Amino acid sequence: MLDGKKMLFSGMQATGTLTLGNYLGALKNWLTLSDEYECFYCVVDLHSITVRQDPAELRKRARNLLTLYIAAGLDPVKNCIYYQSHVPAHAELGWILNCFTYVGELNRMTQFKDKAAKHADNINAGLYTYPVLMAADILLFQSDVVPVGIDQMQHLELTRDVAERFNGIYGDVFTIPEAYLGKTGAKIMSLQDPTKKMSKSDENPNASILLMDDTDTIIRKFKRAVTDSEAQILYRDEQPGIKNLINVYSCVTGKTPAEVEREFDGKGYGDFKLAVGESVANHLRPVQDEFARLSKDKAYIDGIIKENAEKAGYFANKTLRKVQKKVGFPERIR
Ligand code: ATP
Ligand code: LTN
Repeated sequence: MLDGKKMLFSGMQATGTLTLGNYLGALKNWLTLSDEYECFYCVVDLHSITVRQDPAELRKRARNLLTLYIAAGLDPVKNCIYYQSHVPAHAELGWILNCFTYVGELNRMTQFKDKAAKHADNINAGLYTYPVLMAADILLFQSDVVPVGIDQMQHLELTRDVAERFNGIYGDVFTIPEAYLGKTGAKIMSLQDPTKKMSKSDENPNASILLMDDTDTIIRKFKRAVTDSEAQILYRDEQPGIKNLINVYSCVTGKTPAEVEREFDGKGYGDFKLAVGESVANHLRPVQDEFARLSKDKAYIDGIIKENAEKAGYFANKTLRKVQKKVGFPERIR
């Protein structure tokens, strides 16, 4: 709690260009929470190097991601927006929590299995202990809620288990966090294979809408979206492609799936896909314009980076010191 507000933490990796899935599943939900909670939104660059990165590219992407948080509407005065690598407490608590996490637990993590299969030439220890660092991120801020997409639920369960284990040994040190899942955007599927999630690392460029795609590209990608031959716009599991498009349209227009079904009753897939494409493009345009404007204002963004790293460091260190004391590290001599 801070000033009577509950704590919220979330983060994204700067591993690629954000997709509509990241935006609707995560970023857009963050906006609605920022009044109610004391929010920490992190660019998790320590997590990013669990797969090999080009250093210049990583630096650029991390800055773009931080700028995009603000461009999407997160006020950097109300929300603490910062780089994970600027707050060493993340790595320090990560180490301690490694010693409270079982190998058997990490072996069950499906994201590790997926990523290990994708990067068979670089299955490093960081990739394996990635969820422990994520637990440290969350627990450092005594977070009450963590808004994420459904794919991160397993990591959040692990975080809760580790926190409960630690509290069981040392007393009430960590707040036990809850996941916050958005209603419709929790899982946006690939436009080329609606049984797979839309992912920034998908090799097929038509599978994902990128946040920086221009209107023509967005409309073209939606036109090519894989659907079915049922010729009816219904929100049901038997039509995963159409269901996904209805979800997307619901998220950007605020209409319920039932309202969308009614709006397109008797219309063809062509008309529907065009409407989805146009509404997504219109929705993203202000974010894109604001991103372009902010990107030119180096001094402003630098100021936010500096101030927020200090603020995040202050909170994180409070928890870290407490943990260090609990586990038995010697007191500092000042
Ligand atoms: P990668 O494809 O490289 O694994 P990613 O696209 O899954 O990356 P992350 O940085 O791992 O992106 O995720 C950032 C946030 O976006 C997380 O909260 C995640 O749950 C959410 N998210 C990612 N993809 C989707 C999706 N298709 N639908 C809804 N939410 C998503
Ligand atoms: N693992 C998450 C990114 C992430 C995160 C976090 C999300 C790292 N630390 C803490 C919420 C809270 C991902 O891959 N999307």
